[in-house]
Amino acid sequence: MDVEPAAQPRPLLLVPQPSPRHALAQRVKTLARKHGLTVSAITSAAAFPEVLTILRDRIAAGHLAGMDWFTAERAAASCEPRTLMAEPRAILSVGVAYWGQDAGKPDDGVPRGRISRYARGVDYHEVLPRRMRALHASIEALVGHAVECRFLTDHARIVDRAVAARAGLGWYGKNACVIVPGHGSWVMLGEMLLDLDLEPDRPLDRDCGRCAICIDRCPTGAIVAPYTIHAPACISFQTIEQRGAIPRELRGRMGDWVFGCDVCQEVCPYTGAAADDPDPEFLPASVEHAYPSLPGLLDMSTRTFRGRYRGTAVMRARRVGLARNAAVALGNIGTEDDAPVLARAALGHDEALVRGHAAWALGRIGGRAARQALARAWERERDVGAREEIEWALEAGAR
Ligand code: B12
Ligand code: SF4
Ligand code: SF4
Repeated sequence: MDVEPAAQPRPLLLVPQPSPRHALAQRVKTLARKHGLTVSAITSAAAFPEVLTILRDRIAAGHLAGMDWFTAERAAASCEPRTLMAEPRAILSVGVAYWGQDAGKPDDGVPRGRISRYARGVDYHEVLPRRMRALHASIEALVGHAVECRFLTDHARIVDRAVAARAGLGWYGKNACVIVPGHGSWVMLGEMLLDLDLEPDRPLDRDCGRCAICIDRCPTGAIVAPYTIHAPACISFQTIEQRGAIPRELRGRMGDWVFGCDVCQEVCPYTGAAADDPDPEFLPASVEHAYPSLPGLLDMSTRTFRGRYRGTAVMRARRVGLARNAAVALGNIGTEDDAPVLARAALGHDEALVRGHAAWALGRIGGRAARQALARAWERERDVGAREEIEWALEAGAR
């Protein structure tokens, strides 16, 4: 008689169950995507002592000169999340991606400048907080109770890139930008400090390897060492934050940038792998929001400036800053044909800062019309700074 073999006991398989804080973290990140936050990752609310050391060194070395708000005290506060909320339990680092192919400058015969991509559409200071607030409401609905939260983006009280790097949202490139897998560095960052127990993500174990393209290609040499930007030499600083004259030795290297600069990101190999899927709110409403006419910027009234750029980050440069930048850009890419526009600005702009930079541009372009305009401006100008620019242009420039 055959005897059935006894059934073997089945091995007990232990499938790890996600902890409640892990499961909640996943659901929060899924909700973030639904609210238009392309990427998100979580880190603890612990302090950032190693970042504080970096910030102090950079301030001491003068790399942040010109941004008077960037004091050692502010730096210390920005590395301690507990100065923002009594008991934060997690930080949700969020980002909106904005890379996309564009048609480039139109071939319409108009000399045009260039606005950096992040500033072409709706101001990210408006977009990110709006989406974070909506996400916060959804999180409260999910957990069924109120959750204390603090929203931040581009705020002097936290270092956005440091949070993103520690959360593993991305990793630091040598251009100091946080590179996000699948999106390159084309991601604007924000944070939500939350009184909610969420499992932190891990930092990414990535770096640039031997690449140094951004360092070599920065037009002004502002990336003075890997991960180190000398802000006073950065075109982004000069076109956005600088309120006075742009140092003459930099002007000729600024190309056609009139607001910000994207060079160290455009040349990065990770840009080639970035998703061509810009957030619709970051797209320009018109060509003037991406490649503005330089004569147009030089002649622009306050009313036109506000009407066109209200609600975009470009407002930060103010009308006078944008006109000054346009003069420099026209000096770089213009020809003798542009002398009449520059002459009008050098002789008649209501801001001496713009008259002076237009004189510089005339000096750079050279030619008979430029020299005549400079001579007339010299007779008429009373502002000391603008006169000094005319003098330089007559001597060193338009010969
Ligand atoms: C001040 C400021 C500027 C200044 C100074 C730039 C700078 N690099 O500091 C100026 C006006 C020049 C500027 C320009 C730009 N900015 Co800006 N800026 C800021 C701001 C307000 C503070 C940055 C800061 O703390 N700087 C202090 C210095 C020391 O930090 P850092 O240069 O970033 O250096 C970090 C790394 O290099 C790293 N690090 C240092 N040493 C080492 C060593 C190793 C081995 C490693 C791995 C890392 C590492 O640690 C540092 C601290 O995080 C932040 C918003 C915020 N509140 O955080 C936005 C911010 C950094 N800017 C941003 C952007 C988009 C720009 C521009 C691209 C805009 C443009 N198109 O013109 C350029 C890029 C210039 C550049 N290559 O950095 C984004 C960056 C997004 C991203 N994915 O990285 C931010 C985060 C704004 C935002 N909320 O999205 N900016
Ligand atoms: S933003 Fe432009 S000027 Fe500034 S570091 Fe990058 S490439 Fe250089
Ligand atoms: S260009 Fe090269 S060195 Fe610079 S951030 Fe990109 S990968 Fe890093």
